[in-house]
Amino acid sequence: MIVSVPECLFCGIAAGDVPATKVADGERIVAFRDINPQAPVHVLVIPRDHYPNVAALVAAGDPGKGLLDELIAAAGKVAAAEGIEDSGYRVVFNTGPDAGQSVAHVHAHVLGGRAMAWPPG
Ligand code: DGP
Repeated sequence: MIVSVPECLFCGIAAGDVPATKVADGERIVAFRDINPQAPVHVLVIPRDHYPNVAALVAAGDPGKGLLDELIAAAGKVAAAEGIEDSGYRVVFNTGPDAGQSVAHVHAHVLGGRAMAWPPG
């Protein structure tokens, strides 16, 4: 685990050096609105600590595992706060090139507020 990577965009957002519309700002977790929303609710939930993707977070063992639990719990809290808990939502970890991961700092997309298709594009 690397606490912060200077050139990482999401490390910059977590540190407050890069502006973002934050909806949660916790000790280990930060959540903010996606700059290019794909649904009426589109929030990114990240740990402050830098891991390139969710697989790296899991591979780190503890404290990674505890952090993953916190990420998922935070995603649920975001959904509740955004009023999409009952209508439903997706929590997505894009991981690697085929999934379209474009920022190499683990992030959970929380998407909701409209009906979504399956399979994803
Ligand atoms: P992914 O493609 O899964 O790596 O998702 C990265 C997301 O990050 C993408 O949906 C757009 C979002 N994003 C990229 N740059 C910024 C930024 O500067 N601010 C915010 N709020 N979101 C960003």
